[in-house]
Amino acid sequence: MLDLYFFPTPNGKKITILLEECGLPYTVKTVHIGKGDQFHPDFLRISPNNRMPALVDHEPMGGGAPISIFESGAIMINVAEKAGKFWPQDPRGKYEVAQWVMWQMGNQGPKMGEQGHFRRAAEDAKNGDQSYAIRRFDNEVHRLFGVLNLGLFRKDWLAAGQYTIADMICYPWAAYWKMRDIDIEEFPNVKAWLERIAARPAVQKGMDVGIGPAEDPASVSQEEKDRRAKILSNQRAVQIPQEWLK
Ligand SMILES: N[C@@H](CCC(=O)N[C@@H](CS)C(=O)NCC(=O)O)C(=O)O
Repeated sequence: MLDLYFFPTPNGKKITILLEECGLPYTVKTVHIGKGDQFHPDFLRISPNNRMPALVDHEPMGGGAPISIFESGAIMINVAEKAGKFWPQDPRGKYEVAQWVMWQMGNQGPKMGEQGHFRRAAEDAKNGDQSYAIRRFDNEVHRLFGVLNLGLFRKDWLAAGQYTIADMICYPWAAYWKMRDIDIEEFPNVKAWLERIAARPAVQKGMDVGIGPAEDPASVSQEEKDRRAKILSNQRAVQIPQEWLK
Protein backbone atom coordinates (compact mmCIF):
# COMPACT_ATOMS: atom_id res chain seq x y z
CA MET A 1 0.00 0.00 0.00
CA LEU A 2 1.19 3.50 -0.89
CA ASP A 3 0.40 6.60 1.15
CA LEU A 4 0.80 9.81 -0.84
CA TYR A 5 1.23 12.98 1.21
CA PHE A 6 -0.36 15.47 -1.10
CA PHE A 7 -1.74 18.90 -1.81
CA PRO A 8 -3.15 19.69 -5.27
CA THR A 9 -0.30 21.74 -6.75
CA PRO A 10 1.81 20.88 -9.82
CA ASN A 11 4.38 19.14 -7.59
CA GLY A 12 1.67 16.96 -6.07
CA LYS A 13 0.06 16.22 -9.41
CA LYS A 14 3.27 14.84 -10.93
CA ILE A 15 2.86 11.90 -8.57
CA THR A 16 -0.88 11.35 -8.96
CA ILE A 17 -0.37 11.30 -12.75
CA LEU A 18 2.31 8.62 -12.46
CA LEU A 19 0.34 6.51 -9.97
CA GLU A 20 -2.72 6.67 -12.22
CA GLU A 21 -0.62 5.78 -15.28
CA CYS A 22 0.81 2.78 -13.41
CA GLY A 23 -2.60 1.73 -12.10
CA LEU A 24 -1.20 1.50 -8.56
CA PRO A 25 -3.66 1.95 -5.67
CA TYR A 26 -2.77 4.73 -3.24
CA THR A 27 -4.22 6.61 -0.30
CA VAL A 28 -4.13 10.39 -0.36
CA LYS A 29 -3.03 11.91 2.94
CA THR A 30 -3.73 15.61 2.79
CA VAL A 31 -0.91 17.97 3.70
CA HIS A 32 -2.67 21.33 3.69
CA ILE A 33 0.28 23.62 3.07
CA GLY A 34 -1.87 26.74 3.52
CA LYS A 35 -2.72 25.63 7.06
CA GLY A 36 0.82 24.54 7.96
CA ASP A 37 0.43 20.73 8.02
CA GLN A 38 3.93 20.52 6.49
CA PHE A 39 5.42 21.53 9.86
CA HIS A 40 3.76 18.76 11.86
CA PRO A 41 6.49 16.78 13.68
CA ASP A 42 5.20 13.50 12.20
CA PHE A 43 5.33 14.90 8.67
CA LEU A 44 8.81 16.35 9.21
CA ARG A 45 10.05 12.83 9.94
CA ILE A 46 8.97 11.88 6.41
CA SER A 47 9.86 15.17 4.75
CA PRO A 48 12.35 17.27 6.75
CA ASN A 49 12.20 19.84 3.92
CA ASN A 50 8.62 20.70 5.06
CA ARG A 51 7.38 20.23 1.53
CA MET A 52 4.97 17.82 -0.06
CA PRO A 53 4.77 15.48 -1.98
CA ALA A 54 6.09 12.58 0.05
CA LEU A 55 5.43 8.88 -0.28
CA VAL A 56 5.34 6.04 2.24
CA ASP A 57 5.55 2.60 0.69
CA HIS A 58 4.43 -0.10 3.12
CA GLU A 59 5.59 -2.88 0.79
CA PRO A 60 8.86 -1.52 -0.56
CA MET A 61 11.06 -3.10 -3.19
CA GLY A 62 13.45 -5.46 -1.46
CA GLY A 63 10.97 -6.04 1.40
CA GLY A 64 11.43 -4.99 5.01
CA ALA A 65 10.06 -2.02 6.91
CA PRO A 66 8.09 0.68 5.10
CA ILE A 67 10.19 3.34 3.39
CA SER A 68 9.43 7.04 3.09
CA ILE A 69 10.65 9.29 0.28
CA PHE A 70 10.51 13.05 -0.16
CA GLU A 71 11.32 15.08 -3.33
CA SER A 72 9.04 14.39 -6.28
CA GLY A 73 11.85 13.26 -8.60
CA ALA A 74 13.01 10.58 -6.15
CA ILE A 75 9.42 9.47 -5.62
CA MET A 76 8.83 9.14 -9.36
CA ILE A 77 12.04 7.19 -9.90
CA ASN A 78 11.03 4.82 -7.11
CA VAL A 79 7.46 4.30 -8.35
CA ALA A 80 8.54 3.83 -11.97
CA GLU A 81 11.22 1.35 -10.93
CA LYS A 82 8.76 -0.57 -8.77
CA ALA A 83 6.12 -0.66 -11.52
CA GLY A 84 8.71 -1.44 -14.18
CA LYS A 85 7.14 1.24 -16.37
CA PHE A 86 7.90 4.70 -17.78
CA TRP A 87 11.65 4.62 -17.02
CA PRO A 88 13.60 2.58 -19.58
CA GLN A 89 16.63 0.91 -18.06
CA ASP A 90 18.97 0.69 -21.06
CA PRO A 91 21.87 3.07 -20.29
CA ARG A 92 21.06 5.51 -23.10
CA GLY A 93 17.35 5.77 -22.33
CA LYS A 94 17.85 5.75 -18.58
CA TYR A 95 20.04 8.86 -18.55
CA GLU A 96 18.06 10.68 -21.21
CA VAL A 97 15.14 10.41 -18.82
CA ALA A 98 17.26 11.19 -15.74
CA GLN A 99 18.57 14.46 -17.22
CA TRP A 100 15.04 15.81 -17.77
CA VAL A 101 13.92 14.70 -14.32
CA MET A 102 16.92 16.58 -12.84
CA TRP A 103 16.25 19.57 -15.09
CA GLN A 104 12.71 19.78 -13.82
CA MET A 105 13.77 19.55 -10.18
CA GLY A 106 16.60 22.08 -10.51
CA ASN A 107 15.12 24.53 -13.00
CA GLN A 108 11.47 24.42 -14.05
CA GLY A 109 9.96 23.82 -10.58
CA PRO A 110 12.08 26.25 -8.54
CA LYS A 111 12.09 29.08 -11.10
CA MET A 112 8.35 28.90 -11.74
CA GLY A 113 7.83 28.68 -8.00
CA GLU A 114 9.83 31.88 -7.45
CA GLN A 115 7.96 33.61 -10.27
CA GLY A 116 4.71 32.88 -8.43
CA HIS A 117 6.22 33.94 -5.10
CA PHE A 118 7.36 37.38 -6.28
CA ARG A 119 4.18 38.03 -8.22
CA ARG A 120 2.17 37.38 -5.07
CA ALA A 121 4.57 39.51 -3.04
CA ALA A 122 4.08 42.41 -5.46
CA GLU A 123 0.36 42.44 -4.66
CA ASP A 124 1.13 43.84 -1.20
CA ALA A 125 2.56 47.37 -1.33
CA LYS A 126 4.31 46.75 2.02
CA ASN A 127 6.76 44.49 0.17
CA GLY A 128 8.07 47.39 -1.92
CA ASP A 129 9.19 47.37 -5.54
CA GLN A 130 9.36 43.80 -6.88
CA SER A 131 9.95 44.73 -10.52
CA TYR A 132 13.52 43.39 -10.71
CA ALA A 133 12.56 40.01 -9.24
CA ILE A 134 9.47 39.76 -11.43
CA ARG A 135 11.46 40.59 -14.58
CA ARG A 136 14.15 38.08 -13.62
CA PHE A 137 11.72 35.19 -13.07
CA ASP A 138 9.40 36.08 -15.96
CA ASN A 139 12.45 35.92 -18.23
CA GLU A 140 13.63 32.66 -16.70
CA VAL A 141 10.20 31.06 -17.14
CA HIS A 142 10.16 32.19 -20.78
CA ARG A 143 13.66 30.75 -21.22
CA LEU A 144 12.57 27.46 -19.68
CA PHE A 145 9.62 27.11 -22.06
CA GLY A 146 12.22 27.61 -24.78
CA VAL A 147 14.31 24.79 -23.32
CA LEU A 148 11.33 22.42 -23.49
CA ASN A 149 10.66 23.59 -27.04
CA LEU A 150 14.25 22.77 -28.04
CA GLY A 151 14.09 19.43 -26.24
CA LEU A 152 10.94 18.49 -28.14
CA PHE A 153 12.25 19.47 -31.59
CA ARG A 154 10.92 16.82 -34.01
CA LYS A 155 10.06 14.59 -31.06
CA ASP A 156 6.79 13.47 -29.49
CA TRP A 157 8.33 12.90 -26.05
CA LEU A 158 11.19 14.46 -24.12
CA ALA A 159 13.40 11.40 -23.70
CA ALA A 160 14.15 7.88 -24.90
CA GLY A 161 11.65 8.05 -27.77
CA GLN A 162 8.73 7.20 -25.49
CA TYR A 163 6.35 8.63 -22.89
CA THR A 164 8.21 8.50 -19.56
CA ILE A 165 8.47 10.09 -16.12
CA ALA A 166 10.43 12.89 -17.86
CA ASP A 167 7.22 14.01 -19.57
CA MET A 168 5.07 13.42 -16.48
CA ILE A 169 7.31 15.45 -14.17
CA CYS A 170 7.43 18.47 -16.51
CA TYR A 171 3.79 18.42 -17.60
CA PRO A 172 1.87 19.82 -14.60
CA TRP A 173 4.03 22.96 -14.38
CA ALA A 174 3.99 23.56 -18.15
CA ALA A 175 0.22 22.98 -18.31
CA TYR A 176 -0.36 26.20 -16.35
CA TRP A 177 1.36 28.36 -19.00
CA LYS A 178 -1.52 30.83 -19.17
CA MET A 179 -1.17 32.03 -15.60
CA ARG A 180 2.60 32.38 -16.23
CA ASP A 181 2.03 34.99 -18.97
CA ILE A 182 3.42 32.64 -21.58
CA ASP A 183 2.13 32.79 -25.15
CA ILE A 184 2.14 29.09 -25.98
CA GLU A 185 2.06 29.88 -29.74
CA GLU A 186 5.71 30.88 -29.37
CA PHE A 187 6.50 27.28 -28.39
CA PRO A 188 4.72 25.02 -30.91
CA ASN A 189 6.57 21.85 -29.90
CA VAL A 190 5.51 22.38 -26.29
CA LYS A 191 1.94 23.14 -27.33
CA ALA A 192 1.63 19.87 -29.29
CA TRP A 193 3.27 17.90 -26.46
CA LEU A 194 0.89 19.40 -23.87
CA GLU A 195 -2.07 18.39 -26.02
CA ARG A 196 -0.69 14.87 -26.45
CA ILE A 197 -0.31 14.42 -22.70
CA ALA A 198 -3.59 16.12 -21.77
CA ALA A 199 -5.46 13.60 -23.95
CA ARG A 200 -4.38 10.69 -21.73
CA PRO A 201 -7.16 9.51 -19.36
CA ALA A 202 -4.71 8.74 -16.54
CA VAL A 203 -3.31 12.27 -16.78
CA GLN A 204 -6.80 13.75 -16.55
CA LYS A 205 -7.48 11.59 -13.48
CA GLY A 206 -4.19 12.52 -11.86
CA MET A 207 -4.69 16.24 -12.51
CA ASP A 208 -8.18 16.07 -10.96
CA VAL A 209 -7.16 14.56 -7.64
CA GLY A 210 -8.23 16.96 -4.91
CA ILE A 211 -8.52 17.08 -1.14
CA GLY A 212 -12.27 17.15 -0.64
CA PRO A 213 -14.73 20.00 -0.23
CA ALA A 214 -13.33 23.53 -0.02
CA GLU A 215 -13.41 25.22 3.35
CA ASP A 216 -16.01 27.92 3.92
CA PRO A 217 -13.91 31.13 4.31
CA ALA A 218 -16.54 32.47 6.72
CA SER A 219 -15.69 29.64 9.14
CA VAL A 220 -12.07 30.85 9.51
CA SER A 221 -11.36 33.49 12.17
CA GLN A 222 -9.31 36.60 11.35
CA GLU A 223 -6.62 35.41 13.75
CA GLU A 224 -6.36 32.10 11.89
CA LYS A 225 -6.29 33.94 8.54
CA ASP A 226 -3.40 36.10 9.80
CA ARG A 227 -1.53 33.01 11.02
CA ARG A 228 -1.97 31.24 7.68
CA ALA A 229 -0.93 34.31 5.67
CA LYS A 230 2.59 34.05 7.13
CA ILE A 231 3.13 30.31 6.64
CA LEU A 232 4.40 30.20 3.07
CA SER A 233 6.79 33.14 3.32
CA ASN A 234 9.42 34.11 5.88
CA GLN A 235 10.27 30.49 6.71
CA ARG A 236 13.39 29.90 8.76
CA ALA A 237 15.00 26.76 10.13
CA VAL A 238 12.80 24.42 12.12
CA GLN A 239 14.36 23.24 15.39
CA ILE A 240 14.31 19.53 16.32
CA PRO A 241 10.68 19.01 17.43
CA GLN A 242 10.14 18.23 21.14
CA GLU A 243 8.13 15.17 20.07
CA TRP A 244 11.25 13.67 18.50
CA LEU A 245 13.14 13.86 21.79
CA LYS A 246 10.67 11.73 23.76
N1 LIG B 1 11.61 20.02 -4.86
C1 LIG B 1 10.37 19.65 -4.20
C2 LIG B 1 9.45 20.85 -4.16
C3 LIG B 1 8.17 20.57 -3.43
C4 LIG B 1 7.43 21.86 -3.09
O1 LIG B 1 7.92 22.97 -3.32
N2 LIG B 1 6.23 21.70 -2.53
C5 LIG B 1 5.47 22.86 -2.10
C6 LIG B 1 4.10 22.91 -2.75
S1 LIG B 1 4.17 22.97 -4.49
C7 LIG B 1 5.26 22.80 -0.60
O2 LIG B 1 5.07 21.75 -0.04
N3 LIG B 1 5.29 23.96 0.06
C8 LIG B 1 5.12 24.07 1.45
C9 LIG B 1 5.86 25.24 2.02
O3 LIG B 1 6.36 26.08 1.25
O4 LIG B 1 5.94 25.35 3.24
C10 LIG B 1 9.73 18.49 -4.96
O5 LIG B 1 9.82 18.49 -6.19
O6 LIG B 1 9.16 17.60 -4.30
